Amino acid sequence: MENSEVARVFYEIADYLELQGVPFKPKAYRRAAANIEGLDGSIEDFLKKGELNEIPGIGEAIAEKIRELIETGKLEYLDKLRAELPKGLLDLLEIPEVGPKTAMILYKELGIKSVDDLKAAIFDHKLQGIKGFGPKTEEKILQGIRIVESRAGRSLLNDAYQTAAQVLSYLQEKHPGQMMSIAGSLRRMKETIGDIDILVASEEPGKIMDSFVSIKGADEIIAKGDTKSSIRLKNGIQVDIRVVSRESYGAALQYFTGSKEHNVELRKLAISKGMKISEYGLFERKTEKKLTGDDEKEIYRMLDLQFIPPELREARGEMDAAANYRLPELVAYDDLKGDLHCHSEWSDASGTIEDLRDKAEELNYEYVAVTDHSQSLKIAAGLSEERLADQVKNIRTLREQQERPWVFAGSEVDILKDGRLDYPKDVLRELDFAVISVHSRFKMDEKEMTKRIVTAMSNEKAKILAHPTGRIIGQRTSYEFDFEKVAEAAKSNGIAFEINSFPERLDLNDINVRKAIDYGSTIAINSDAHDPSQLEYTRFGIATARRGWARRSDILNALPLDELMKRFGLK
Ligand code: DGT
Ligand code: CA
Ligand code: CA
Ligand code: ZN
Repeated sequence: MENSEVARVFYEIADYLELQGVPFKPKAYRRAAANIEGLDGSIEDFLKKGELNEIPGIGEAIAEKIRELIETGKLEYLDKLRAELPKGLLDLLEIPEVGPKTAMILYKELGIKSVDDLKAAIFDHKLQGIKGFGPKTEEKILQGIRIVESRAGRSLLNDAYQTAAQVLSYLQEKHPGQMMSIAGSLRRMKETIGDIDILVASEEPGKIMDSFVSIKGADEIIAKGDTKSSIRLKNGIQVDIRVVSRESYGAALQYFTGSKEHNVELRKLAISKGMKISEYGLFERKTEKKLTGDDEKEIYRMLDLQFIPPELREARGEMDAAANYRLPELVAYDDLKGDLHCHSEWSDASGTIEDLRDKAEELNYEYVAVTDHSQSLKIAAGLSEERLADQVKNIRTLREQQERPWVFAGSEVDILKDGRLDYPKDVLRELDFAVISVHSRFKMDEKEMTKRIVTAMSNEKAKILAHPTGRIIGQRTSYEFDFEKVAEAAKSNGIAFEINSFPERLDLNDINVRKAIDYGSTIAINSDAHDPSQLEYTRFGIATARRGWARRSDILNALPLDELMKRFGLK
């Protein structure tokens, strides 16, 4: 048995003992484990020679366990500990902000047995029900989970985007005037990002590399080369950088933006035209003459293609469309005229209605809708009928003081299990419109769920179906329903499908957006902000719309205010 295997067993014992609140012992086991790891020579030899007790930190009891482990391949003591507590609890200890005490509270109070359980509980705000836990605790733990996940796998688009923006601005400040860009899946705005790719054009790559690896927030230098380096940041996200010459910057940007599948198709097309493409440029095959390389747009042009925006480069038919000059003119990042799903401190969010309006003004919006939660969503402080009436009155007064941005008095109304809405008709009538959503009983069968949603859509105040599939990235898959039937009902009732821009939702996703548009549906791109600053999340919703081939005319809230009013029957 390897030293490291033996050490791992003692680390595990230490974790379990810590969970159980046993004092001192965990520290002793960890010290023993560390000394075994650092041992000069094999632990088995020490055992054979009877020299275990010469290893610092190893007394009679631990020596006996080492013997049992090496001789039998297992340890009864550990098996016993494992039987007492779920193994997933140990994973919780990996999360910064979660110590053994917190882990045990989560386990005892909410039955949380794994990181996935914990994420689900945070998402449903269940931690706030525990004494001494508040919204801040939830936020902190969630951030900790993100770090662990980024280290192990993929990050949410939003996190990668913010991180990349910081890295880029650092590099731009250090090397002003150099061309640089995000490439890879982040430039394509995919919903999750494996690593961030950055491309720089420079004749002095060494200097760029030196700056790059010494960025504040670097945790680990994975590789440092002449033109290529990789680091891992403290937030767990990996960043790759490549430096190329100015003449091949366009070709490199094209190549490293991907996707791999898109590049395969592009390479085939180049070959069929007697050309050859690489990260260095586009070449004539026979003569090896370089046709272009410095400008990405030129590459597409010389292949007789319409320019393909990065968001479409997924080998989903974009090559054919571009060859026929039939790519849709995608909705642009500044096309939104307002936001139709936002929360305020009246329910579970921070910020007043005025704060929302001010933020909307800052974004040059013509309108913003306040859509707090409805009464049965107790966990999110849903508004009682009286409070809702009060809120509506408040909004009307506000509009008298300041007309623009226009504040819609809306509500995010729960779709109850039988398809009824969570407020009676006479209450709904007072609203400008309702966003309707499923927040409970996700496990219904497809037929029942379809009926539930379709029934809810027949309400005349319902204008938007929020986060239509209910999926949470990396946590919860979509509930089951018949997309076609719901799309039909949406169309006939004049209801838009939402792209909920919240980082872990992005629901509808790109594929479903495209499907919805093919059915002739309208799309609303909303932030679902729970803080005024989060109105900016719509950037990721717009990205998702673009990845779903949406045009401006497909987007409900790209309409100016007076047209939207007419659409809502308010004018
Ligand atoms: P990610 O990081 O998993 O979210 O996805 P990407 O697309 O950013 O993939 P990454 O970081 O491995 O590589 C960045 C781009 O470089 C990728 O989109 C296309 C290009 N690339 C990398 N390896 C290959 C390859 O073997 N063949 C081709 N054609 N392109 C590649
Ligand atoms: Ca990448
Ligand atoms: Ca990469
Ligand atoms: Zn909401």
